[in-house]
Amino acid sequence: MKAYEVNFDGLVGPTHNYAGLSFGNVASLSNAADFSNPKEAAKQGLAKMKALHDLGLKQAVLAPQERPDMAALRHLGFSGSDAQVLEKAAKTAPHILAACCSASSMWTANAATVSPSADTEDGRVHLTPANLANKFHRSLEHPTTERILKAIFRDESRFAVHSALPQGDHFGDEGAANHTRFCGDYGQPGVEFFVYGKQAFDASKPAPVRFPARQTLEASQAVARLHGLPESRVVFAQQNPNVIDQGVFHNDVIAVGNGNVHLFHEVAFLNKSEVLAELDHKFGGSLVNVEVKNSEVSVEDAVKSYLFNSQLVTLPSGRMAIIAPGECQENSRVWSFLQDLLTRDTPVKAVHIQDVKQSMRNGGGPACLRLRVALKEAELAAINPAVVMSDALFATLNTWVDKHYRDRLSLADLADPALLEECRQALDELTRILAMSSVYQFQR
Ligand code: SUG
Repeated sequence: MKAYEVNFDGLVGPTHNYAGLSFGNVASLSNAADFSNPKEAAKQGLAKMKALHDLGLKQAVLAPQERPDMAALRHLGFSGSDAQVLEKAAKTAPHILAACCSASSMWTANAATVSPSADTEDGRVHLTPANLANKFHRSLEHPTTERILKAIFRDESRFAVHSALPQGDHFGDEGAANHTRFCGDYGQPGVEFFVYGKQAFDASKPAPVRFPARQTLEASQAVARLHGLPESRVVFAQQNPNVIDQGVFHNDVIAVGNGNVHLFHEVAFLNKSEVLAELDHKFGGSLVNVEVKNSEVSVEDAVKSYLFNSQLVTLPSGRMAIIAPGECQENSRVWSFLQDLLTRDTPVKAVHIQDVKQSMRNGGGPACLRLRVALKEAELAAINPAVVMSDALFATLNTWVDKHYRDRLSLADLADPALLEECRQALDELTRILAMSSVYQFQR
């Protein structure tokens, strides 16, 4: 049976802003408090989805979350009418208000970890929402993520949507940003590669010292257990703690894989040769490794340009293309690396540039904005069809963005009760467009 990789991109929410919430993420900190443009951000995201759809790939959309998160603000003791809650939070704890307004669910590479049915014991597609425990603003996402995934992957005989792992540092889980699947055809069993930042239960093991390790080995192991993955097709590897300390807060900022191709920086992993040998052995010896040397692209250039946060996709022709952010073209070393890569003997034969600057300024490139779900034809037919990208849905969502989104937002605007109302109206209409009922608190 035919199988596809479906990219589920996060639709950027109407509160997209720059609040400097992610310690360890260089772009988030350096653009803190700048004005954002939610309308442009959402349109850049939609344009990327449309570009992939036009390349003949399967593309779908994940709804944004409800922000401001009024339930979280109330849980933290802000009381009164909605307007009073916003006003009190803005006055006494603006950083908490900003966290409760983040549109961070757009980075759906962090929404969940996904194991296709060919890999799992029970033959179902397994999805575990990430608890995103390391960052308060992101830890708010998983309950709604679970509801949104359940509104799409409804058929329990084909799909298992788990709850997120327990909160807390020990099981910090950042989802697919630290998970790569290598395979032949998407419907064939693959090798699942989990990359973690530290071992939580053993403090004597190597760990970063400057910035946090957001993913633990224990979390990755728990996800592999939940999904019923056989040991013979799973590899756990530790990210090099030094690169985390240089701003590589997820593995997808320093490595990307698709099919039989693994593109990674030479200093991405601790114990590199063992990791590569295990991957190659479990994959059956035919992995195409493209190891990028520091002399070609430094870690600093990788973090600035987000070269590795490109999407590596298989086109209908069977060749692969890299969907890179505009910043890669602006960096001469990265651009010459990409040009050179196209001449090498690998399946990668094209580079497409996609402008996602609004997201990039918060540390989210093309790959952060998508969750990959490999689906067999019958599984694809079983998902909620209203979320699958088409020319018509693209037009509808652009009109929806034009109608509801602002083109300029400051941190001060987050306390505006009119913004809350605009967001609720927008999301209420979106649930009808995407045929999802009552996934948001305000609809319950
Ligand atoms: O979790 N930035 C996100 C970026 C996530 C990128 N995802 C992947 N690499 N897969 C994060 O750090 C910044 C929000 C702010 O500062 O306003 C933020 O959450």
